Amino acid sequence: MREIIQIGVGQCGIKISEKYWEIVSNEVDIASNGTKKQQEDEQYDKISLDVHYEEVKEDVFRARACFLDLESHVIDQISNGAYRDLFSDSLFASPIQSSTKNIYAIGKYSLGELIHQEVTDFIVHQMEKCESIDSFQLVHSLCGGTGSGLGCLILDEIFNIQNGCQLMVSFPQFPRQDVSSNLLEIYNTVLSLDTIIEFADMAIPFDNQKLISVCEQQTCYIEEIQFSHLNYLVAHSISGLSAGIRFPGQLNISTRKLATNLIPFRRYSFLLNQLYPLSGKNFNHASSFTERELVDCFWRLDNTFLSNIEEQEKFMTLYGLFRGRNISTGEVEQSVSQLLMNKRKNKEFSEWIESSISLAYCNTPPKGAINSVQILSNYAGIHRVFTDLVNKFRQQFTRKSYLHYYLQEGMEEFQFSEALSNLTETCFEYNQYSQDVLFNQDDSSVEE
Ligand SMILES: Nc1nc2c(ncn2[C@@H]2O[C@H](COP(=O)(O)OP(=O)(O)OP(=O)(O)O)[C@@H](O)[C@H]2O)c(=O)[nH]1
Ligand SMILES: [Mg+2]
Repeated sequence: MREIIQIGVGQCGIKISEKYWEIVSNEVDIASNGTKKQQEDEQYDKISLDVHYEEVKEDVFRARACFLDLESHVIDQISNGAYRDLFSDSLFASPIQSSTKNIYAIGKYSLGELIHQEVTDFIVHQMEKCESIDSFQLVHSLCGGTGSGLGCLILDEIFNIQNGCQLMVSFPQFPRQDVSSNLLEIYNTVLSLDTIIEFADMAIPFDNQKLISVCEQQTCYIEEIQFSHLNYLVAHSISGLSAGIRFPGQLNISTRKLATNLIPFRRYSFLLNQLYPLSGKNFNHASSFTERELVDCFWRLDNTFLSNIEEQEKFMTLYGLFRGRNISTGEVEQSVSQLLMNKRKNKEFSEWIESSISLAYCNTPPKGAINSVQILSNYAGIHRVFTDLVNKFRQQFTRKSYLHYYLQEGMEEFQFSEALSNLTETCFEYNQYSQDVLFNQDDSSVEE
């Protein structure tokens, strides 16, 4: 058994997580009240339901989920919603109903302190009911005060209770490039990234601006794009990550193996996610792709969920999960090695990793698709996103604007300097490795 425990923090985190449970429950035919639907298909018996659910009595399941917020209205919506039985006991709202006023420090320290013990106890209890945990997933926005501050407090706690032995995957929402939702979002994001770099083994960021643009290009019949459409995209991708351990396939891969293959250096833990074709109610791509067409998607960056990612930078590592009943692994592997050869010639791939692409196959396609490929890549071009955050943070921090909101909650100025230097170091490393500087230096020292 390999279990995943998912934690949604703050409004954005909770809403995406809720959508996630709707998608995975639909995929494995668990009804909204947690009961198993009658299944004739013998393939169904091969699905590992325990990845996401605990069987509380015969054919009745509870999600391995946790939702927490400092305000109760989003939690109340879930506890009154269709999936309330699936999530019973997993909902936490602060005993004091107060806003974080978008301030990370309130989520992490003042108000977060009031709720974190209860949540930690719940998570420890969840862990005790698991046989062999695959990973923890944390879904949270870094822009407001709760997803960032409380999200990082929980990340820190989970790391400490299991001494960093379990895999922690963060799905953080980054600020938009075009408009700000609040003026503190850059501080909140950089302070959160300090914890994510330290304690998360893998992070797959997204931002609303890019999600909207993907929706505009890929959806049909949507009059007005809403959060629910964006949440579907993120939740759909998160669900793909666990397809390899939920459904039968020729080559299944755990999240731990995936992280080991994709992350060559500690700080290189930020991955881009792409999914082709996008399928589901609003996405009009139910046609089948050939193996070659699926492999060609490896180098497209149009469906990534993060803005400010430009082409022409180096790929470090890639992972492709192919989903569908009749995918020929031979054809996929031939196309991949051909393309890899060409890319190496053009120096679009890092030269110092010999075998930089890992592949996995799952027989069950996402609902509404005939086949699909989900790609995770460690792409050097992500340094632009971090450089932009560092520059914006510096502009505010040198003038010390808005700092008093954080200091009056007990934070100290050195925490800001440390967070800044941690992110600057990450930018530096991404730049350094992507240009193969280290490789060349080592090379020359050998020659000497
Ligand atoms: N994609 C998506 N973004 C959302 C959703 N709800 C809010 N956001 C965005 O997420 C960012 C942070 O907002 P919230 O999630 O409400 O913040 P929070 O984590 O609850 O923190 P507070 O400031 O304490 O409310 C803002 O930029 C919102 O625009 C959602 O359902 N989906
Ligand atoms: Mg909120």
